[in-house]
Amino acid sequence: MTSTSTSTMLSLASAPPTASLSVHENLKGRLKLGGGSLSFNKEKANHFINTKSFSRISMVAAVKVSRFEGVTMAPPDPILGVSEAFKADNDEKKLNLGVGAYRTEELQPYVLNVVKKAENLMVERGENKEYLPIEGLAAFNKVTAELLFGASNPVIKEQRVATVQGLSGTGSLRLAAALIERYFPGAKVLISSPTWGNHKNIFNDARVPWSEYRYYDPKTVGLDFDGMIADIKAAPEGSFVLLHGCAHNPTGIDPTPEQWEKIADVIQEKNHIPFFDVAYQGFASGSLDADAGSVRLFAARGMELLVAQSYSKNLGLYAERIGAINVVCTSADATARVKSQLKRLARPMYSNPPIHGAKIVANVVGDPTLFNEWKAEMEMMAGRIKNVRQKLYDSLTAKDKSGKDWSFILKQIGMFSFTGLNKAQSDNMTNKWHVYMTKDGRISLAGLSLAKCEYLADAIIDSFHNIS
Ligand code: PLA
Repeated sequence: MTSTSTSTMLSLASAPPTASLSVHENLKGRLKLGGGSLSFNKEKANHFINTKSFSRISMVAAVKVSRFEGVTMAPPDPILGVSEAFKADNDEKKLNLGVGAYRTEELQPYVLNVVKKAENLMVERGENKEYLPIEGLAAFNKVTAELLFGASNPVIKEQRVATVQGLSGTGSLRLAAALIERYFPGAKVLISSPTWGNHKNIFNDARVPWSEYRYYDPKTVGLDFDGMIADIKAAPEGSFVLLHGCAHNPTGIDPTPEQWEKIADVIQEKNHIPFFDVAYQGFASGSLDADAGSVRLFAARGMELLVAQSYSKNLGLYAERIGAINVVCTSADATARVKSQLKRLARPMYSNPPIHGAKIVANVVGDPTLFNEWKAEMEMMAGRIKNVRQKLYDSLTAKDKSGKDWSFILKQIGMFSFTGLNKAQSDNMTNKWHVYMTKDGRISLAGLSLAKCEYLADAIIDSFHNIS
């Protein structure tokens, strides 16, 4: 019926004005025969056809109006929209510190050598492009859970981890959100304030209610630990608590191991379920094991938990969309059932995941030689970020005569620095200095070179002191 009315509109719209009279008259006759379709068309037609009455006949003025007239323009994405604006800027001083994507000292994208080696292996072996099972590549799921928990972890030995390959970190979070929506209706997800902007979108789209817990204290430019604990305590029993496993985005501030223990205490006390987002394993400290410490600490307590993983950053596989969702349960039996439901949720969403990135990860993580080479390359990447962090701090301290303490930059870890610049100051960074960054004051140090640190320090000092 809808398609009939659409073609009706199109024929009216393309009819010459003189013809529209007879077309309309004819249609009226035909539409009467259509019964129910008449009232539908009349209602809808108001949006598409201007009708003027002249005595007994009505004249139709054809107007080409879209059926999508009610669709409003979406705002640009606060992170990925920054890259689009950067591309449109022709100034040669421009710097893209928006999205968290690793660049070389020459500010070029970097494909890891181990990735190239793994890809060569795949070509040599003449691997096919058949569909993967819904849960993804078995060899990938095995190594990814082992990388996260450690191969000898009891949760793996006892088959208590349901691992399903996802569309990178984002898709894995989305799948977990769908599981929460289906099996824990009404349960709330607590997210840190601030957090990665897309978390809110993910839970909104999955229709999972969320609220925020305090995390960042602008006064100390550090963790508001007491606020965090109080808010997790105050949440309804059985809530999900979203935690950044390491390298908190956007603040770069992580709890200490002692603080993680206290967070775990409160979560256990309140019967909450921890939900980790691990998008930067290996990027916070340069060590894969150290960066999985928070997740392993919770798992060692026998807690049930969820972990979304991403290989975008640590293996530089951004566009391959490779990651996983892991659900740790108390029994192997529950684990099998949870996995079956994750598959059931994935099938109508995207059917099954892409193979290329999964094979790369399986080849690199599953091969001792490539694995060691990967660790060295990751240390190199994490090391370069630490070097620019230090140089930026040195440049700010040398150039800024106001006595402001910039040492918070050195305390933050991971790809980002949360500068404390407000929206107006961030706008000045972009409009005057061609430094592209998110409006919350976050800069990606992975997109900065040693050579550009002084320029960036000038831009920050100007924006901080001259714009309120
Ligand atoms: N979780 C966190 C905390 C992230 O920062 C990101 C990526 C993801 C998940 C998802 O990454 P993935 O889907 O590629 O695996 N955050 C980036 C990119 C690096 C982005 O916004 O998509 C960022 O600039 O914040």
